[in-house]
Amino acid sequence: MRTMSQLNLAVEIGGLKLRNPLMNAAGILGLSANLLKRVYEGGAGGVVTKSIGLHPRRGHSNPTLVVVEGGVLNSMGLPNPGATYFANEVKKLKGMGIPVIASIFGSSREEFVEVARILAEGGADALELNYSCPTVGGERCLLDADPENIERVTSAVKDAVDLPIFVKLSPNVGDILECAWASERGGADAITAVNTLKGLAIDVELRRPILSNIVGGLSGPALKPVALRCVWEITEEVEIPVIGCGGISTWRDAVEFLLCGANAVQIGTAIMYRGLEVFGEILEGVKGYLEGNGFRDVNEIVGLAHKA
Ligand code: RRO
Repeated sequence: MRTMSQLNLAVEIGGLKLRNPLMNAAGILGLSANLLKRVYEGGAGGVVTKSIGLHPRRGHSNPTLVVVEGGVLNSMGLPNPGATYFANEVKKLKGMGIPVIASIFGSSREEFVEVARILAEGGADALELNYSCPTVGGERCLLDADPENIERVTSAVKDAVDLPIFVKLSPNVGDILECAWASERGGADAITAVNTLKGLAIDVELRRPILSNIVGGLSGPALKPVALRCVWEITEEVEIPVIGCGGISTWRDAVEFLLCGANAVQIGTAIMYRGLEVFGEILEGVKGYLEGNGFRDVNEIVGLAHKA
């Protein structure tokens, strides 16, 4: 009988080595080294920070979160302490030997590059470029869903820092493949698919939208089929690795994403419902699935659904 120790769970995503394919999704517990340390101790292979910009930003006023059927709508509005402050949090995590993926955003190509440089100097192991925040428009997140910008900025960041670059894409587009190809042309090392889906909730007593920002991003189980479809479309056509994200709360969900073509997965909203134990539970479940089906390596199941 095969023992656990013969099972390989380690993955390599665009040059970044992780002890297993689980990460937290950007924005969940990602604002302090101490919380991200707990994510790693909970069993994640690497940790992803909240999206960090050049300057500190308060985000939208409350309410910024509402539970809806099948998930959660958020309109946090990119709250973050700014790159210089956050570089210190990254340093702390590096001091603990934890692989850190810094999620970053910028209001221009130059700003993206500057934030990338600051967090690279702080010791980030990889950068995830957030072009896809659904809750802030215009000047702060100008690159939302525009393939030309995605290519231009990805290539500028890639030239500026010597780190694996992941591009996080939005499902709020007509053709996500155009954005995936643009990421690849820009030199991205991996794609994270997907960010949240634009949604809205109404308060019938107050007769107005619940979120102060009116529109929010939907995450949680309701997002999963959309995210799986995006991962499928991308992995049919694009060569670089894909990190699946959207509605993963059980080991079965994680395995679905791996079979669909994702090389790793990010877990977000499920942490809110199930706590940090969710990483250990999902990892045990994935191990059980691999062993029960005669696989020796988690990488063996990536994309199997395309070949069926
Ligand atoms: O901060 C947010 O409102 C936010 C971001 Br940056 C994002 O990428 N996705 C999201 O659902 N919310």
